[in-house]
Amino acid sequence: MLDFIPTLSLPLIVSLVSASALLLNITFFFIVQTTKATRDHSVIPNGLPWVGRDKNEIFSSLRANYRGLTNSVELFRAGYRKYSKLGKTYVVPAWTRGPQIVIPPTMTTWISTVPEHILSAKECTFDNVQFKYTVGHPEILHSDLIGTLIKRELTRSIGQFQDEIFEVVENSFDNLFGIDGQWREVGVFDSFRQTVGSSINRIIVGKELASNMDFVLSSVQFAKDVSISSYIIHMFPKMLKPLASFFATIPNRYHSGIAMRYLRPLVKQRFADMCQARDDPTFKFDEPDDFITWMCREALKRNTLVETSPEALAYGIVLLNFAAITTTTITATHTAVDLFSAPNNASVIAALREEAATVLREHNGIWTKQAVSKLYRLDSVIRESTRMSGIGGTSMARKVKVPGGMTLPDGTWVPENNTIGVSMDGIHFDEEIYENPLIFDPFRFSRPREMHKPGDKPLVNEDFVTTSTSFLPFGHGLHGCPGRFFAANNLKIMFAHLLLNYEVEPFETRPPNISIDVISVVPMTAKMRIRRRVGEKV
Ligand code: HEM
Ligand SMILES: *[C@@H]1O[C@H](CO)[C@@H](O)[C@H](O)[C@H]1NC(C)=O
Ligand SMILES: *[C@@H]1O[C@H](CO)[C@@H](O)[C@H](O)[C@H]1NC(C)=O
Ligand SMILES: CC(=O)N[C@H]1CO[C@H](CO)[C@@H](O)[C@@H]1O
Repeated sequence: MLDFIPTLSLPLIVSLVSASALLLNITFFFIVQTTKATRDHSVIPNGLPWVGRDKNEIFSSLRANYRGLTNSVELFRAGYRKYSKLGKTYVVPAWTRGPQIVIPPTMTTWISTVPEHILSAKECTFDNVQFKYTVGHPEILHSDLIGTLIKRELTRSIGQFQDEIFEVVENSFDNLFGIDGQWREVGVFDSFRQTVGSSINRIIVGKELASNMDFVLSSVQFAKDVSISSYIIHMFPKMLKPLASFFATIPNRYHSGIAMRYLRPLVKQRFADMCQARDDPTFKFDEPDDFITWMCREALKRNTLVETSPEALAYGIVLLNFAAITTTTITATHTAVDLFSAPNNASVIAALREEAATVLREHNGIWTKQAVSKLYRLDSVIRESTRMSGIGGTSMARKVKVPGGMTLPDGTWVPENNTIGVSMDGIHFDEEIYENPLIFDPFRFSRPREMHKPGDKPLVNEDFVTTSTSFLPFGHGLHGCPGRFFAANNLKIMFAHLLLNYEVEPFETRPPNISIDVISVVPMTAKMRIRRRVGEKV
C-alpha cells in the first residue's frame, strides 16, 4: 500500500516540473524575441514607412515580426502597391533576418551596379545563411576561387559534357521512374534532387563519385541542413548563437562529414598528382576533365591557405554543391508542378513534345548544346514558372558597408549594416511589366519569337538565363548568378527527356508553396504519378 504513493506522485511531480520548465521556456523565448525585435527595429530611420508594423500597438516590434514570419508575401505585395509604385522606399519586418528595406524598381539598375565594398552582396548572403555558424570553413567563401571557376571553366564547358549529363539523367530517370510502362508515384522534389545531384556532380567530381549515392545524398542533405539550421540560429541573440549552433548544426557536420570522407582523398590525390606533373617532366599524369582538376590547377597559382590546402579545396566542393543543387532542384520542382497543373496542360505538353522531338531529329538524336538552345518553348515554361515562384522577400539584397551609413539616390538615408533590396515578387507580378501577371502563361516568352516575322521590330532577348530589371531570380548585374547557364542547360536536358519519354498524370490543383518569413518554400512533399511511354508516337 505504501509504494502506491510514489508511483502516483512521480508522474505528478514530473508533469509539474515539465509545466514550469515549459512556462519558463516560453517566458524566456518571449523576452529574447521581444528584445531582438526591438533592437532590430531601433536602427531603422524614423522617417521610413513600414508595412505590417503599427508603432502605437503594444509590443509593436514583436507583433510586426510575427506578421513578417507568417504573412511576408502579403506585406511585400502591399508595400509594393503602396510605396514602390510611387518610387518610394519602405520597410518590411522579418523575424529572422531583421527588417528589410525595400527600394523601388526605379533603383534596380542602380543597385545592380554598386560595388561590393559599398553595398555587399556577400555579407548579406553570409548573414542570411548564417555561414559563420552553419558551415565548417566559412573563410573559404571570402575567396573568389569557386566563382571564378564557374564563370571561366564551368560555363565554357557547357556543350563539352552533354553526352555525360544526358547519360546521368537517363539512368537516374530509368531508376526512379521505371522503364516498364507501369504507373509509379514518386516525390517530385526528391526525384529531381537526386537527378540534379548526380548530373551536376558528374562535372564537379567525375563519374565515379557522382554515381556514389552515399556521397550525392549526403551533399543534398547538407544543403537542407544549412537552410534549416540557419533559421534556428537566426532566432537567437548573438550571445547565444555559438551555443545554439553547436546543437543546430549537428546534422550539418554529420552530412558534410560523409561528403568529405569521399572528397578529401580524391582532392588530395589529384592535387598531389598535379603538383608532381608540374615539377617532374617525366611524370605522366592524364588529368581528368572535371571541376576538381580545374580547381587544383587554379590553386597552383594561388598562395593563401584556403586556396591551396586540399582540405579547404575539398570543403569548397561541399559548398559548391550547396549553391548548385537546391537552387536547381527548386526550379525543376516549380516547373513540373506548374506545367502539370496548367488548365490547358494537354495542349501545352503536346506543343513541348513536338518541339523537343523536332529539335532532337534535326540534331541526329543527340542533345548537343546547339540542340538544347533551340528549345524555346521549354525555356519559356521554365522562365515563366520561375517568374511566378521565385523566392520571396528582398532580391539583390545588399548590406550597407559605408561607415556611418549612406544616402540612396531617392534621398533616403540608410545606416551602416542595414539590408536593402528590391521586391522581386512585386516586380514579377506588376501588371505594368507583365500582362496578366497572375496567369501562368507557359509560352509567354517564346510566343513573340514564334510569331516574329521579318520586318517586325527586333525581338527582346527573353531567354531563361537573361536577367533584367524585370526578371530577377538570378539577381542582375555585378552579382548575377554565375551558375545559371549551367543550371539552364541541365534543366532543359532533364525536361526534354522527361517529356519525350514519360507521361505524368496532371495535378488536380497546383500543390501550394508555403511562405515562412521571407522565403517561399517549394511544395517539397508533392507527389506525381508517372510512367514510361512505351511505343507511343510523339
Ligand atoms: C536555377 C538555379 C539557380 C538559381 C535560381 C540561382 C540563383 C542565384 C541568386 C539569386 C544569386 C545571388 C545573386 C545576387 O545576389 O544578386 C546566386 C549567386 C550565386 N550562384 Fe546561383 N542560382 C542557381 C544555380 C546555380 C548553380 C548551378 C551554381 C553553381 C554551379 C550557382 C552558383 C552561384 C554562386 C557561386 C553565386 C555567388 C555569386 C557572387 O556572389 O558573385 N548557382 N544564384
Ligand atoms: C489537364 O488536362 C486535362 C485533359 O485536357 C484536363 O482534363 C484537366 O482538367 C487539366 N488539368 C488541370 C489541372 O486543369
Ligand atoms: C557593422 O558591422 C561590422 C561587422 O560586423 C561592425 O564591425 C560594425 O561596428 C557595425 N557597425 C555598426 C554601426 O553597427
Ligand atoms: C511567393 C511565391 O512563390 N508564391 C507562389 C506560390 O504558389 C502560388 C500558386 O499556388 C503562386 O501563384 C505564387 O506566386
